Formats: sequence, structure tokens, C-alpha cells
Amino acid sequence: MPTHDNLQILSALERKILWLASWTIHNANHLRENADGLKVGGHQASSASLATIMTALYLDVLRPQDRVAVKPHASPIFHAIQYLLGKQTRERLEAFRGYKGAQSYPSRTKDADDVDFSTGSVGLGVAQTLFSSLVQDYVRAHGWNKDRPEGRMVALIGDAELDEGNIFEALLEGWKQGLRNCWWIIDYNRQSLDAVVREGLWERYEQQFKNFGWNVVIVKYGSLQRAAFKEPGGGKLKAWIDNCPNQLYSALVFAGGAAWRKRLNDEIGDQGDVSKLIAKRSDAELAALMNNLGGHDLPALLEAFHAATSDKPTCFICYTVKGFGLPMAGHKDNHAGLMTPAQMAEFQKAQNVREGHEWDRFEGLPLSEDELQDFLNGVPFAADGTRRLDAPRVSVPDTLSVSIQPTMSTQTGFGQILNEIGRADSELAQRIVTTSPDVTVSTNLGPWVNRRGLFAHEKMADTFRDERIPSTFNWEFSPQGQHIELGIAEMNLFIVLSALGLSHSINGERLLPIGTLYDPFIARGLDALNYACYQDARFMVVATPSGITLAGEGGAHQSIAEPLIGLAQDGLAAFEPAYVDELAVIMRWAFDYMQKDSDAAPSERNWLRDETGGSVYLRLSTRPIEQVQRPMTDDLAHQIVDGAYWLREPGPNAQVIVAYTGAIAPEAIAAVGLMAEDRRDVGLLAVTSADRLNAGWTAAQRARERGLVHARSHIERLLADVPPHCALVTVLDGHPATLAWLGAVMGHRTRSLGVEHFGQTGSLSDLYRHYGIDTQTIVAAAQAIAPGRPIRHLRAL
Ligand SMILES: Cc1ncc(C[n+]2csc(CCOP(=O)(O)OP(=O)(O)O)c2C)c(N)n1
Ligand SMILES: [Mg+2]
Repeated sequence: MPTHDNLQILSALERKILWLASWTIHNANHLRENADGLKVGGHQASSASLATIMTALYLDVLRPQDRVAVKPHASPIFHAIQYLLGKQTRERLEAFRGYKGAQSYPSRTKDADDVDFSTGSVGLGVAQTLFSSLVQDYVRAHGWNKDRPEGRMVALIGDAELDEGNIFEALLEGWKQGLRNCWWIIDYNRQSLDAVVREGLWERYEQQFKNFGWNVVIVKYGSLQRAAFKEPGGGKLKAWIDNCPNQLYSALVFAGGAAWRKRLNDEIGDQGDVSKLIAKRSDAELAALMNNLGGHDLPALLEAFHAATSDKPTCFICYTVKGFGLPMAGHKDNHAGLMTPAQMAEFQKAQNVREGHEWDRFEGLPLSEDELQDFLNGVPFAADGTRRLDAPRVSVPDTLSVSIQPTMSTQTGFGQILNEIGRADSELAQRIVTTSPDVTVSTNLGPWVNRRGLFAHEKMADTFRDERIPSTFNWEFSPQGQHIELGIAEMNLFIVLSALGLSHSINGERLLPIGTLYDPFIARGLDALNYACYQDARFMVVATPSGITLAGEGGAHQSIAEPLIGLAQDGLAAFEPAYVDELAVIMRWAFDYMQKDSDAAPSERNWLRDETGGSVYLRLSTRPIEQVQRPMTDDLAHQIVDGAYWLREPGPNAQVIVAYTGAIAPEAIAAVGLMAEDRRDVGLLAVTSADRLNAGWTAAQRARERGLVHARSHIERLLADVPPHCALVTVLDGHPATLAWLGAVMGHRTRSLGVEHFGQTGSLSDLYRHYGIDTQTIVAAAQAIAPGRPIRHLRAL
């Protein structure tokens, strides 16, 4: 517990933090308003709401092993604290929200001051802390990281942030998984962006959290209020505060001392003692008393935080005032509000900050610099220096083995490759962790899970097996298990992948996470996927079944847009192999790629920046197709990873090329066969990754525009010798735009086939014909676009 002296220092620093955050925002607006005509904004009120809570946490309560997700709009407070601790520069604060400056919302990847978890899209950072606690337990249960103390995963949450459903999905999952060491601290300012929140929300939250096994601590009254409640008439005052509607309380905070006096006198002023309690305070003292909610009172906060010593997940509901300490405090329009220059000047005066000394860390504080610096030097949170860890690479064998049957699907291949890995006790096998939202068996993770077991804090036997009931699956839970079975919520899948995929940095122990789901449900978790990529978490997401190829599985489950997501999503290399030998090459490469982290220049071969690493998306299929029997040469393997190879090289006079992706390979092959008699030198291009082909092409063009005239991407090399008059037909079970750009590489006329509508069930041949990706449609497209005589086989049908 801090001593009285510490309290004095903390409250001085709290004022300084609020000043620095407000100044950062004001200064950035002032500097750039004239330059580009736009204010940069900055949410002074939203920041101020958390100033006291964050002071208590960062300067007293948190330990080096703790990790925090800070509410997006409290970023200026976070940066101000790091500035005081010597971990943020004045230059970056001056460039707040500007190019390479301190970021608008705390960012792991773009900020320089040791952000633990990025935030921005509300709700996601919150869930990230929950899953990070689970990952910490996973790591320790596997015998790793035991010499480091257990950390707490802490989320600072805006009250309106709790409107996001993903938080409650995470809460339910946390309960199932035996969540520990997680604190969620709610900034209960009863204001959102547009509005003042509904009455009595805290009671709903309290109930919800308790239902899921959390402790709930309500920090409602500050120490001034608690003392006043003990005075004669204090009980009446407390009852009035408890019954005051949110809107009115906020309005009175904004209006100030005289308004408080009038209102209190009108409503409870004739009730004896309480009149005296009100009367004996000046307007300023009365306002200080009424604004003294628990979330702005260091003693109340420190008491609550230090009392929470168990590892049980704990939710703190801290009453705060949005804009506390600033002139817009409490006003419902304050969300993006900025102080006027006049208000700022007044605030500056009140803080004793001389002009020209705005960035001085201890300017205007009533304590000596030595004393303040000594205190900061001893802040536990900063004691270990940088808290970001690293872990050695896990070695990956040169090839992944799989026995290829004459006919099989990529989904089956995926299951077999993992099963083969799981057979041995290699480092790779130990570090892989799989997870799936209730589709473990249907995405073919079953054999791997049988071998490696399911993860749980406690051992749980498989009752069916114990009762000798035959089953293909052996579902045994234990702390050594390597599969995390989730409920259906796909948001949770992507956030747990985000947490697992940052384990090297958070826990200093590398994991290689693989998550499986049905392809269309990527859309359900898309914001969380984007979030995981933004944080640079490293994982493999395997989506299967996909497209209309899932046929009878259900029209509602057909995915069209996902290949475009794969193409566009930053930080995610997307592949859609057709054959299992391709898949084995891609997965091997992916395990390596997920671990890379250098800023080396792009490769001359493909112009991709593979050395920086990233996450991987594999779009797979349940369709068994005839496999090609071939030796896997290094050259072929490279091309598969780079995104495409000639399955049949076009001759010098080629009139048509078919470029295909994924499970419709047999249709593309058949179409090429049918055309062969009537079109010369037809080529067949197997595109394993439209994403990487496209990225390489774009990068090579950029390089040439910068003067590197010899830069060539993989697709440019592949198409270099294709004659200009040759036509290109592209086809995939997904949106046609995925491959349509291929025509622009060398200027070939192109017709792009794919799926633009969905929803009909049927057999594979019905659906391919219905949606226009069958053999006949490919041939018809080729005939229409490539000059030459009518194609016989098309005519015959
Ligand atoms: C997913 C998402 N939707 C919308 C927004 C825009 N937004 C930013 S903050 C906010 C509401 C803030 O309210 P609260 O969480 O209570 O924080 P406060 O400003 O009161 O501190 C909204 C809607 C967002 N950042 N993320
Ligand atoms: Mg709020």
C-alpha cells in the first residue's frame, strides 16, 4: 500500500499526466490545423476519464509481467505516462496522430513505447486480454516459462465498449476454460460517443460478470465522498447520489459548484443536517466533493486494486466523469471535444506551467525534481526495461511427409499432414497448438487431436472411451493437450489466434497456432482477424470447406468473397492449393514464414518481403480430386510458394491460356483437353496464391517506377513468353475478380469466370454449371475470347 508521501507524489503525477495528454492533443491540433486544414482531433475528454485509474495502475499497481490493453481514446494518457517514464519521446508526442508520431490508438506495431496490445476497434483488445491469460496458462502447463512470474492481463474498457457482443462471447469462453489472472477495469463514465448510457447498466454488468465466475468490485465513491457520508446528513447525500440519473449527474458536473448547490438545496436542502453539510462548503469544495467519484480518487482505486490479490478474474466498475479535470467535464457532446485556446491557457495557468515549458516533465509540480525522478525510477511496471520478449525459432523439416492417394481432397491432406507431424515428438510437433470453434472434426483436425489431446487446466477422461463405447475420436483433456476446443463464436477463434500468435513476444515462448473454420465464417470474425494481423500475431488459419464446391453441405455456407479477403488482407499470405503435394509445400513454408521477423529487402525472385514474415490463410476444399503424380523439385516448390506454375506450359503460338485456382482444377484440365484440337498450344496455369502473385507484381512495378528497371515478379516471368494475341480465361470457385487482374500483367485479353451469386444447393456438377465454372463454360469463354474456328467439343454438346 502506498504511503502518504507516495500518494502526494502520485497525485502530482496524475495532474502532470492529464496535463501532458491534454497538451499533446492541443499542440498537435494547433501545429497541424493550419497545415492541412484538418484538426487531428484527440478526444481530450475520453482520455481524461482514465487519467486517475491509469496513474494508479502504471505508477503503482502493475508489475513488469502484467500486460495491458488500453481503451483506444486513452492513448494520450498512455503516451504521457511512458513519456514520464522516459519511454516516449517529445518528438513523437509533438507528432501525435501525425506521420510516425505517437498513434491515435495504442499500437503494438506502430508505436515505439512498448504497447502490449493494440486497441482501436472497440471490444477486441478487451477479449485479447482474456485469451492472453489463457495462453499464459497454456504455456506454463506445457512446462515452459516457469521461471517467470505469472502476469495479469488487464483491459481498460470504455463503458460503451461493452455493447460489443464479442466481449460477452469471450466472457462465456473464459468461463468454460477456467480463466485466471485477468482484470477488466471499466471506465464507467456513463457516456459513449453520441450519448449518455442507460441507467443502471452497472447492475446488469455486475450480474453478468458474477454469473461467469468473476469477482466484481465497484469503485463508486471517492475518499472525499466517503468522509462526507460519515458527517451528519451524509446518508441523505449518499442516497441522493445513488438515485441521481446519469444525464443529470453529468450535466451538473459540467455546470459546476453553484449548480450543484442549487440542485442539492432544491432536492434535499431542507432536511436538517444535510443542509449544513452543503452550506459549509464553498462552490469549489462542493464541486470537488460531487466530482469525487471513485474512479478519480487515488486512495479508493489503490485500495481496490491492492485488495484484489486472488487469481480469480476480476471486474472493476469504476465510476468516472468523462473529461474530468477539464472544462468540458460531463458535457454530453464532449467526445471529440477540444479545449479552446482560451480554455487551454487557463488550464495551463492552473497547472503552473510556464509558457515554453509545456513539455518539461516536472514543471509546476509542488515537489522536487529529485523526489519525483526517484519515485519514477522505482516504478515497478518499468523495472525490467523493455517488457517485449522474443523466442528462438522452432526448426521446421525440409519437407512435410504425407502419403498421397490417387484421389483425395486438400482437407484430407491437411488432416494427414498434421497427423504425420503429430506422430513424432519433434520440436515442431510440440510447439503447434490447434484450435477450432466447434468444427474440429469436420475440418479434419480429428487425427491430430487424437494424438495430441485437448487442453484443459484439469485432466478429464473421455467417458465414452472409459465406458468402452467405440468412437473414432479420443477426446481426452489434460494440461498437456495441444488443441483448444472453442465454442462456435468465430470472433473468439481469431482473438485466441491473436493471443497464441503473440506468445513469443508476451511469454517469450513460441507457439505455432493453427485455427480451423468453415470458409464463409471468416466473415463473422473478420474484424478480429484484421485485428490479429494488425498486431502482427502469427498464425495459420485453415478454412474448409469453401466455395460452392461444398455442394450439398448447404447453400448458405457457400463462400464467394473470401479469396478477395485473402488478396487484400494485410499481414496474411493466402493460398488455395488444388493438390495435396502443393499443400505440403505451402504448410512447410508457412511454419517458417510465421516465425520470420526481419526487415530484409524483398527477394529478387518474387519481389515479396518474405523475410518480414506474417500469418497464413489456407483455403481448402472437401472435394476429392485426382492427384498429379510428380516429383517435387525445388523449382516447383518455389513456384508453388510464389503463387503459380505451369501445369501445362503454353507453346510459342498459344491462342488460349486457362488460369485456375483450387478445387476446380479437374474442370480446367478437362477444358484444356477439349480445346487442344482446335486451339494451338493451349497453356494451363495453376495459381496457388493469387494473393502472393498479385503482391509480387505490384511490388515489382513499384520497384521499376523507382528506377530498378530489371525488377520482375513471378507472374511477369511466367507470362513473359506468352504471345500478345493469346487470350486468358481465369476460373476459380470464388469471386472472379480474384484472378481478373492477370490480364493486366502483360495486356492479354481476359475473361474471368467465378462465382458471383450463391445460395443454391445441389450436386457439384449442377452447381458448377449453374454458377458457370464448369468445363463447358470455360470452353465457351475461351471460344468467345480467343480467335479461331469453333471448338468441336463445345459444338457437339
Ligand atoms: C468497432 C468500433 N465501432 C465504433 C467505433 C467508434 N467509437 C470509438 S469510441 C466509441 C464510443 C466510446 O464510448 P466509451 O467506450 O464509453 O468510451 P468513452 O469515450 O466514454 O471514454 C465509438 C463508438 C470504434 N472505435 N470501434
Ligand atoms: Mg464511456
